[in-house]
Amino acid sequence: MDSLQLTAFHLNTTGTKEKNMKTAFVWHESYAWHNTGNAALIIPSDGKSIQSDTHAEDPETKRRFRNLLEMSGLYPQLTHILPRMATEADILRVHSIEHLENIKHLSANGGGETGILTVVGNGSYEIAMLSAGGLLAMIDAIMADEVDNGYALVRPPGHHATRNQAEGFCIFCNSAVAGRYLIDKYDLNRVAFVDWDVHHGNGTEEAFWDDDKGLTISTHQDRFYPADRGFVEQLGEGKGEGYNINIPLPPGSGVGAYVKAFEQVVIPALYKYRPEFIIVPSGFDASAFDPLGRMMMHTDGYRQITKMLMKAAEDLCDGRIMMCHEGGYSRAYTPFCGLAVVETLSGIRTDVEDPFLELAAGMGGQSLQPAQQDVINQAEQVVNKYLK
Ligand code: 9RB
Ligand code: ZN
Repeated sequence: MDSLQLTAFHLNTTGTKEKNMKTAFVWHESYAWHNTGNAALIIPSDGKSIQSDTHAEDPETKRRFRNLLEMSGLYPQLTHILPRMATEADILRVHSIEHLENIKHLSANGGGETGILTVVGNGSYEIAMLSAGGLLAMIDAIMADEVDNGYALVRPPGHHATRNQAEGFCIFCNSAVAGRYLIDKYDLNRVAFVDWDVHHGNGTEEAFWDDDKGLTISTHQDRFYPADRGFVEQLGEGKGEGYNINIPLPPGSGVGAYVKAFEQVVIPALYKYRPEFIIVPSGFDASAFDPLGRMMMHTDGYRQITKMLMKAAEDLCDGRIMMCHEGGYSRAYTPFCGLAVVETLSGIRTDVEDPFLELAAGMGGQSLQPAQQDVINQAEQVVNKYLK
């Protein structure tokens, strides 16, 4: 390849560096080998009633995200961290031994469906341990000040998995395992979770339900998945009362609603809580092009909310913020959302433009609507009442 072609493929770009951030990235090809089998989007194929296709939670969206980072020229400017497998003790801080043994057994014996709507393939136990462990490896690098922040592009996802079972494509709750690791290994007392996936982060919520050492915040599409969870009134209990903040936005919410929810609820909650570390379960299924979600986020929206979180992290915890990948099912768009977030984290703007941005930004309803403001106001009241 001559240099002309290299330039065409962005490989020579150093980008525009806005800040001198050292950003870590975790990815391993093993993550793509977790086999969710065939389905039609989310409907399992039975060979009779629906044509088989790839399962929505297949490797392609993630591989394409990684590939776009490479094509943009950003990839070599990140600090690549080799994931390690989480230990059983790491997983058992969040999950029951029965759940762990069940996954281990299924994975070693041909796999199958388990828990709620989750497929375990051959070897998925080890891959799920590497997924959770990817976050732990990144935490070690951030806590050792080797890097400032990072994005862990892990799979299988985690935020729906509960203590006793796999759920919603998630085997172990990666974010909660990471939070418990920070609390146990690094003696932290306040870890904040800001879950912007379009689905409710019920697994992370459950893991810190009665514990104020985790502030769990989730923005999600109202009554989507799980349909019976994620209400504003679900506050946590005991010591955890008021330390769970749900912002169930109406379907159709766009950048105006997300930015307002962050300005009015998420960011003030963080300043009150003063976390020592921020973990972001990051799905891009709230994007305008997602086949499952019915929200309208776009890359510029993700840049804005990432910047807001980074500023809070800067002010509150020495910039320590880590994203861990969850959902996002548009093969074409997920990579651009991911690139936008990693560019923002690193302060490097490559010359790749989001070819969908004009289309998404021009859709009706991107501005804040009254019904969205109502939900945001309700969530704000939780922050004002419980967080001092
Ligand atoms: C239900 C079904 C789903 C659908 C989507 C997800 C996405 C998870 C994600 C999980 C489960 C089927 C409710 C099939 O991206 N999380 O971040 N379940 N769908 N049948 N039924 C009754
Ligand atoms: Zn999701």
